[in-house]
Amino acid sequence: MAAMDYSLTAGGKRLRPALTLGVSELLGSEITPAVLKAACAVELIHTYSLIHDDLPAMDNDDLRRGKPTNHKKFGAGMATLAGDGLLTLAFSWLSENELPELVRLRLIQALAKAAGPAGMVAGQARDIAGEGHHLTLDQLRKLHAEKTGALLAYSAVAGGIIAGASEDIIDILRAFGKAYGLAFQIKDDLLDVTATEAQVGKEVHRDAEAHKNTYPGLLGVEGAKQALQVALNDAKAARDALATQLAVNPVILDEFLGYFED
Ligand code: GRG
Repeated sequence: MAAMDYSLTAGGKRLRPALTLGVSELLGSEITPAVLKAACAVELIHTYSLIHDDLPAMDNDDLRRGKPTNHKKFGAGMATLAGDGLLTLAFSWLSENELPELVRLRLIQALAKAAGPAGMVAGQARDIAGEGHHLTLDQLRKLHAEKTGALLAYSAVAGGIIAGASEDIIDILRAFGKAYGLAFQIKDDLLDVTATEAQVGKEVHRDAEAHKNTYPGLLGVEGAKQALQVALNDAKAARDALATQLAVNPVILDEFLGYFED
């Protein structure tokens, strides 16, 4: 379906599947075609979430990944279907591959939990319900953990599941992904205030216009930068715990943390 291809190939960073692949390789897994297919399922979910988030009924954005949003190009009906198609296709990719059955089942369960009403969908619902209302920092942290953190935590955990890692390692990966996800969302909030449209490939200053709850809105730009550092320190602590447990330097996690260097 052209509308699905359009957004998938529009030039996203592919951060989430890259995290899954990086972690699984770090833990000794070979990148086979089956691993690649399973790892890329999360990008389908992420792309669906952006298409739906941009719809007139949600954020009503015109620009995404430097191009007209899906509904601007194909209309709201087709964009809704493109999102629906990507969401369901993700679970086909997770279930139809050559990985062991138990690995596939665990990935399906973990992604359904992260993307659904206990994760990303809940965060988006809180975001919409909170528009124009003042959320506390705790409420905002929870919203961000669900909306953005859950999918990034899944991406790290999925690498562990694919590699057959112990529960201890998977717990550390989850902690890394959660902290990384919070840092990622705080940075996104900051970019909406400080960056230009050309830098981020989407319209800026949209959060304030929509009376959204954001870190800079609640804490100011400097306060948000400090909160970003706290989240990054948590991610680094998880990275260090992984280094100790595995007795290797998890360079790949450092590369992901490099995203936050200016
Ligand atoms: C519609 C159920 C539903 C959920 C939407 C993810 C989301 C929930 C909304 C997107 C709002 C947003 C811009 C959040 C900021 C963090 C974020 C997910 C940024 C975009 O991710 P990147 O930077 O994007 O990885 P690319 O384009 O590189 O893939």
